[in-house]
Amino acid sequence: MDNQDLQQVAAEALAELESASDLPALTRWKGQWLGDKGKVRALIGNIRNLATDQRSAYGQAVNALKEQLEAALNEREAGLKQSALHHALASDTVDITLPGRPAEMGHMHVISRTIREVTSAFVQMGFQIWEGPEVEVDRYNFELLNIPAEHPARSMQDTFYISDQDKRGTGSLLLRTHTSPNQMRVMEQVKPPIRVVVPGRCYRAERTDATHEFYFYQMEALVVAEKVTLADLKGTLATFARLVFSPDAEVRFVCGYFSYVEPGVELMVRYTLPNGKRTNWLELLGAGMVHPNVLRNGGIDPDKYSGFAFGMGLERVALLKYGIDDIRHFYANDLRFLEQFG
Ligand code: FA5
Repeated sequence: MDNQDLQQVAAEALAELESASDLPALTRWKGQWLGDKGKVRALIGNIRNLATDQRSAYGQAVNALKEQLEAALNEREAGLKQSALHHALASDTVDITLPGRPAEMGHMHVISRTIREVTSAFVQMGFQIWEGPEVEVDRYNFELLNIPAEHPARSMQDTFYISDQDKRGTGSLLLRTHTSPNQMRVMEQVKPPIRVVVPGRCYRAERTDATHEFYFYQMEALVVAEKVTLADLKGTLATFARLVFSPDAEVRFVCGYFSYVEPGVELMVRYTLPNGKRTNWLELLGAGMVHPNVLRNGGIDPDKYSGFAFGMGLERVALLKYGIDDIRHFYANDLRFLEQFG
């Protein structure tokens, strides 16, 4: 094999190297040409078959070939690595000018919002906010409010009972059917003048419809002082309607029966929605002048003090305020509904 043959071998090897298009192909090429059992090694082995005087020149030529191929391999390898890097960089590019994906923001539930609006209207009128337990004893929910056992007024509120007796033997435990037990809880703790509102959840074992849920929020109000009259009750509620609905809100009182007030009334409200539509009259609350027996049960002298109380349905406020047609939307957890009140 002479120099010309070696040049041909080099040309063949370089052509194959050129067509190796990735790093695994280069590794294969290296094994084939420069490996222990590769073609260059075989050429070196040929020295043994040559005449002594030819060996040196041949050896140098094969060595030169080997070095040429090694250099070509290194160059090709560097080139392939570089282009692999370029490719990776190009495909991983982040376009920092693209707008980001906004994180979903939650917001307050429409009823929580309504509770805040209503209570803050009463805070503006000088009321304090109180809280009371959702699990009540019969005594507070009914008896002290002039509703003894077997009284027909009990059937006005279907009750979820929890047990026949609480641990202290003070009667059955139940889920409060209204916020009115707080009238007694407040009177037991503070003396007149009293001006409080108590928002909270109530429960009734009743069939649901467009204006009734089996759990709902009420807000109780209790005002006790000297010379409080029905006119104060009317004035307070008219102010509330103007603050929470609109200055053109109309209120109407109709007779109502609640054994813990005398006289008893119910408040109906209607007003014009922001879209110009006038709502229907909706019953919002029961109210009245606190019954002397109830004042007495709370340790207050009915000859000296008088008071009014009311229990307002807070889902009803939201129904009216936003012109919603069915109370059951509030707790159905349908985002299409809830997201309208962000
Ligand atoms: C009462 O619960 C009385 N405790 C209110 C009261 C308080 C009267 C103080 C006098 C003095 P009534 O059952 O009518 O009354 O409920 C009062 C308001 O709660 C209703 O006007 C209505 O707005 C709301 N409400 C009652 N039941 C439901 C219900 N199932 N779903 C939604 N709202 C209700």
